[in-house]
Amino acid sequence: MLRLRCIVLGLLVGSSMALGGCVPAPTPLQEGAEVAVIAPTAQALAGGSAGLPVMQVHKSPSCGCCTVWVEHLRKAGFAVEVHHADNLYPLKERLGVPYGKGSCHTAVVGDYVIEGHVPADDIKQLLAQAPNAKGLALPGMPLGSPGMEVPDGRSQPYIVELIERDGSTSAFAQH
Ligand SMILES: [Cu+2]
Repeated sequence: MLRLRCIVLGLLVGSSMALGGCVPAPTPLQEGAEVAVIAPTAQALAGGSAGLPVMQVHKSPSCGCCTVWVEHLRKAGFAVEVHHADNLYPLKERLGVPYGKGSCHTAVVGDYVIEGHVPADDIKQLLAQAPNAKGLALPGMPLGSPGMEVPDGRSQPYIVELIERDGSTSAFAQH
């Protein structure tokens, strides 16, 4: 049900500037109100991904596609802490997510912000390269990106963007 709602919203917003995400809500930020620590799977650890910094994921409690993205991170070996808040706008602003580059969830890993359904491999590449930048953003919710898969396998091409220190963006990875 929630997942379907996310998919429908994803279709509506496409790759445009959807800051609202799955379930936009106007209530104030309650950062860390609910925290669930999810350890990486044993299989992922065996795969050699141990030692990655913990991901702090901020999402609304009802966002289903965000939860699927968290599962994608876990499978890739990340330990994930989930923080629930209904309004992520203040957080996005504080972390420097540029206007028009928003999505349904916002994560922090190391010194970087990760906005939206960014593939785990891109995050690992960012951490390995350690550029002097704010982080990565995948605006909107492109179909077929991690957490936005649909049963018939449809996908749309998308570009993960590097957020520079000055707030400008450039292409980081093409999918
Ligand atoms: Cu989403």
